[in-house]
Amino acid sequence: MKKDKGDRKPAPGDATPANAKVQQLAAHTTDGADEFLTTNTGVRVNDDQNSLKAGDRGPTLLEDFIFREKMTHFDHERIPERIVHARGAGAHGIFKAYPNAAALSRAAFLQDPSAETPVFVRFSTVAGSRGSTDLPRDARGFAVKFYTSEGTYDLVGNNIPVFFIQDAMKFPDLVHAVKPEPHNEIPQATAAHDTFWDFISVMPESLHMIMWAMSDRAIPRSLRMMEGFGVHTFRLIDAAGTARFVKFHWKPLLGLHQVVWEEAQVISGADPDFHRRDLWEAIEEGHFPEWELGVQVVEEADEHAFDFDLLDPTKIIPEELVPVQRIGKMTLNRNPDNFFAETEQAAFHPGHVVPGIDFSNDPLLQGRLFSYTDTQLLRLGGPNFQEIPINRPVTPVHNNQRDGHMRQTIDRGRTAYGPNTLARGCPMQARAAQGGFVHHAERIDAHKVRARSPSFHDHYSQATLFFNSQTPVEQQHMIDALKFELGKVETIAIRERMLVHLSHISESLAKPVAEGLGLAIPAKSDVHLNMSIPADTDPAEVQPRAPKPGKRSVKTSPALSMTSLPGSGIRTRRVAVVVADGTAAADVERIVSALEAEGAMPKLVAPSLGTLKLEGGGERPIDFSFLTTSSALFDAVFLPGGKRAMEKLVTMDPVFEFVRMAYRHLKPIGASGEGVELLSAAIAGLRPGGKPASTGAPGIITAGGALGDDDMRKFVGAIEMHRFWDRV
Ligand code: HDE
Repeated sequence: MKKDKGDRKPAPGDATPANAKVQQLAAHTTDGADEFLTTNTGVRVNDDQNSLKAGDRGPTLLEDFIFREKMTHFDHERIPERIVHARGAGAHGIFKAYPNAAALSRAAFLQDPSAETPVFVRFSTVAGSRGSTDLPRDARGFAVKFYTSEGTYDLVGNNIPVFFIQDAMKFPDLVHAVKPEPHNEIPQATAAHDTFWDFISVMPESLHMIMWAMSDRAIPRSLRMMEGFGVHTFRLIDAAGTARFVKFHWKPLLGLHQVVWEEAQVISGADPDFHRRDLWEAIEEGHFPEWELGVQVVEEADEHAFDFDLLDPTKIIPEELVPVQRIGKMTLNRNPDNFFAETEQAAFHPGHVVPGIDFSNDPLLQGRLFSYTDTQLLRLGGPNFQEIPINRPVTPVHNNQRDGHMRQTIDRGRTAYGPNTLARGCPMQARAAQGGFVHHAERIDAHKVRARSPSFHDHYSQATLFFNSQTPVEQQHMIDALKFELGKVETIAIRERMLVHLSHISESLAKPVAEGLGLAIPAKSDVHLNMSIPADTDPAEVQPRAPKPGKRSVKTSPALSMTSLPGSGIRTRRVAVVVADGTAAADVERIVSALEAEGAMPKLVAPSLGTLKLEGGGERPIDFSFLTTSSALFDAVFLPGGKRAMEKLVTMDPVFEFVRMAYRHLKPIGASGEGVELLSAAIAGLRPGGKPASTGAPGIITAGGALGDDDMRKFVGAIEMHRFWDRV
């Protein structure tokens, strides 16, 4: 009889041939420590490849506690994804205050400019599921957890400074409208469908945010190249106890950059992890992204000085009225070790504040203060989610809360109540002077009502302000975005209602969108425009009001254009160098070394992977083939010289498409020697925006012969410009 395999196993953890081989391979591919595999009870596992069977062809035995433990854990590996902001990417870093911060708030982490406060940041899209693409048209979450010496402070913001709704009561409706439609779970990660625009078309308070969402802010080039905003008005409390209203901003030091819409769509196929990968790679390569924390400060006495209500989250304070003071800098310098343990389990909450930071009565913020704990109870499985390492404060935690699912802390002693004498009164309340949190003592004298302040009724002025403050190119992108989004809406009445709203914002916005939709703009009176009113309210009472005279306002705000924050230099920009065997060694050396010296990331793209043999000697590893990448994944393209290479590349369709796409996406393109011929051949016949393509177009840098220093400087300058909007 054949001997049962169970009888012939080596001793647990022995340096068996199988173990030795795996360790040898792993040495090249992982950084796993040399540790034995164990069960969760710490028992070393001898065979992780086979379940326990009655004979090697027999049934599996229930006795196999190793298999059962492994499979049970696996079966429970998924937790509910976030209802919104499900797709995210995180990073660790530090925050350092500037000297001017201390005067504004007594928060400990804002006092000492030499102190480093650890932070964890999670960026996210809003509507899509966890596995959706990084580049839908959407707002981006920008949530920062500061692990301060006085407890955890979370600034849970977005990359858009206003929100769709004014009252938290409407949030479930908004989210139900934007998420995939419930009968068929279509479409994923996009607002371009009937239920979303149906809701928006009768909720004019959303229109200002719609303007931002239709702008290029909603298709960022990188998470590292977008602004962040706290959205609501908060309060800062200084050492003397004086409260001031404040709006928070994050200003990216790499500048503000976007992709173009076609590119966003290509990227979603070519690399749906584009933003996540970009953040990860930048940090791995030591290009640490940085943002300055900015604040707009308004004295309480000026609460009513503006032509909008500071408590209305659908309004910005134009930077021209209240400049942004920069009070600190955040640097993201470490990738998470484990996505699930850190990024997925991170639990942010706008109610996590520390002494020196307080709330305003913004009704959206007030509602958020309830929702975020509630959501973690379900998502993270119970009330002890603050004990998960990523959520744990760096300060000690002492209180009388006990037990619950997954309790980690082993509380000692008899007392779990206060006041007590048996534990000498511990844990004790802290006086304000000892760091105890004291709420800002705002005077409230009011009727208990379900109502919205009339000061929240103007839904159009700031939508108009936003549109009017964009450059013509940015306005055109908004028009195109609306044509696309509303073009996906099937119900004509919804499109028509939106056209009426757009005509309230600006005729120069509404007209081209109407043309694109093949519709006339209906007469304003024909359309029911605002259904977001209580049952007993007369619609006349909630008509948009004209801004009040004598209040502070602006007609345009240049700070709203993305061009207001270009950043400088070309650090971390990805440049595709198109090569084949026979590409000129001198050109490649020059382009790669010049770009690397500027902190950019040149990558060689060739017909196939492997090693590139250069004309003039030398070899280089190839980074991508035309099959494994796309020019949509790069910021610029360079075509070096080399006769033999050109003869091959000029016969290849994927090469042409690579170059043509970069041209259409208005990217800098450089070419030298025979590369110029390849460029001419590739772009021949293109007419983006009706203009025939040419090697003399803006952002195209060519050098007839070998590449000189001057050519390189021009190419670097072009990459710094990022896009050449005047090419079309
Ligand atoms: Fe959120 N939001 N939100 N939100 N939000 C969540 O909390 C909610 C709002 C924002 O990376 C949820 O842990 C309500 C504004 C970010 O983990 C949930 C309202 C802003 C993130 C929730 C708002 C945000 C969330 C889902 C209206 C910008 C991701 C999972 C009253 C200032 C944080 C979770 C992360 C996540 C509720 C409106 C930003 C359900 C009820 C306005 C960046 O609790």
